Amino acid sequence: MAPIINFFKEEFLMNRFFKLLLSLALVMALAIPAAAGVLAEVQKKGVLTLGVSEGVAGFSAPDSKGKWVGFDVDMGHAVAAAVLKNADAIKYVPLASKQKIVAVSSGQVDITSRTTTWTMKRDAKQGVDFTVVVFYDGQGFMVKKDLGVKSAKDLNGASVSVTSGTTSELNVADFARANKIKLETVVFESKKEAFNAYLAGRVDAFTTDMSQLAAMRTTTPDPSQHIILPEMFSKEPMGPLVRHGDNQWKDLVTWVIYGLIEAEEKGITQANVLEMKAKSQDPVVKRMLGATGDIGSFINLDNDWLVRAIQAVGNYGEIYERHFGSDTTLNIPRGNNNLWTNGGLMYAMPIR
Ligand SMILES: N[C@@H](CCC(=O)N[C@@H](CS)C(=O)NCC(=O)O)C(=O)O
Repeated sequence: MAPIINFFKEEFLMNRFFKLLLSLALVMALAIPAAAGVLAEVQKKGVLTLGVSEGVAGFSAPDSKGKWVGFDVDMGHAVAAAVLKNADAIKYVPLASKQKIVAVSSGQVDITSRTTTWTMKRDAKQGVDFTVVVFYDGQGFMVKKDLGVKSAKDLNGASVSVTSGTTSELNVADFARANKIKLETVVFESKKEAFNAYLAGRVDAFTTDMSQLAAMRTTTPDPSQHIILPEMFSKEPMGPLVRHGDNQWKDLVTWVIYGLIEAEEKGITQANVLEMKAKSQDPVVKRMLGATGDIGSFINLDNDWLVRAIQAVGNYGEIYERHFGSDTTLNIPRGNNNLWTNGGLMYAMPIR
């Protein structure tokens, strides 16, 4: 019996040995793509591929010279400045609503920064990870002034246009059901078609995020003829998203944005960032700006990563003012997008 026992014992050990080898191979296979993740690709290409909208004023749209500008675009500049030392090293990929998730999950773009709401389904089921909420918004309705409607609850029996592939589609159905009103929702492939249908009077109302309603109203011949109804009926926390599973890249984008938010809280601006680095006695400021410590290495960058990002676009508040402030046609009050110290929701995690 002894040899048989030995045979089984040996086979048992061999099995374990092969299993161990197999697991090692698997771990290595998993480790290789992680090492050659998006950060390495971006550094190799020397350019950040940024998914933007097809044109939403204030967020991402080409200016009169064809240069992409906007709040969401500035998030890309900050990352490009931190990673590539060149805020303009960006290749823009305009994405329709339906493409904005799959473009990043498939690796077509390195980041989507385009009015995209963080939802459970997108996060858990669609191969993407959200980084930081950079704009808290909510959905609303726009109607023509001559419709004579003052509240969304008076829209019973109205027709509403909406863009396909957006959170707006489900929200508007939820709103009607919850308020026991009937809405005829007409879904269009693109925002342009949905909005044109409204402008042409084919539907009574148009629905999307409030900020976009404000932006789109400015593009009409006579904005005073359009009313944004007061009800905000959904939560739309929006922010840049990256591919699911590349934690190194997700961490980097996350902390660059937290850096911009913390910079506002600490009074670090585009104009004073170098002076703050040289003279500030605040230990948090010194650490953030690389005057002490080596936090840049935590995200695989040098210690001037945040100085470059702030030099490129300013702090969060400066970015907000540039694109939505009282000097802009959009003029969207900070509201929830204020710092937590001013009654808003902007709160950076500790940079240490
Ligand atoms: N926040 C919503 C919707 C935001 C959104 O992207 N809306 C569309 C329709 S208004 C849009 O802006 N499209 C711009 C475009 O087509 O370029 C979402 O994440 O689904």
